[in-house]
Amino acid sequence: MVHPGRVVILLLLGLNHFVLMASTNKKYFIPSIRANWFKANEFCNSLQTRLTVIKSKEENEAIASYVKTTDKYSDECSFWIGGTDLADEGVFIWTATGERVSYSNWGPSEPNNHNGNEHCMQLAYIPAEGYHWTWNDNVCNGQSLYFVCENVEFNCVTNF
Ligand SMILES: [Ca+2]
Ligand SMILES: [Ca+2]
Repeated sequence: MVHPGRVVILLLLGLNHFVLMASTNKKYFIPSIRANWFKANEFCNSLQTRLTVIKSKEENEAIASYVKTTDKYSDECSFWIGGTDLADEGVFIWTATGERVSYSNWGPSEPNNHNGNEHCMQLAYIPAEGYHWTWNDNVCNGQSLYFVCENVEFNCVTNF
């Protein structure tokens, strides 16, 4: 059994691993665990952060740049991010904010809701299949993937 105090220490260590990307002023972290999309979302929340929201090409590129600095990067890698159409098929929203996805970067023929069962968004770098840091809808609880958490600085003036 893990002592509760140890959990806190591990979480603090986790927060220290967040990397600030100057281009977007967001801090990103990919924990060293794989999970389904729901658990990924919960894990980010447990760190007082969120499964990443991507609202611009710059943010998409910032995450790609960040991934390349980590040991999760390979020539075939993919990560859960915070978009879903679970509530309303075909209408993707960012689960952390409820905002509808405006900027999008879907891969070829995506989102395809394959077998009527793909509702959670992943960011994929799988060149052999045509994914170059592009998005795919996938089965939310079908795969254990690494995932990208982001830490946004909140203040009274700037909306997230
Ligand atoms: Ca869907
Ligand atoms: Ca798909």
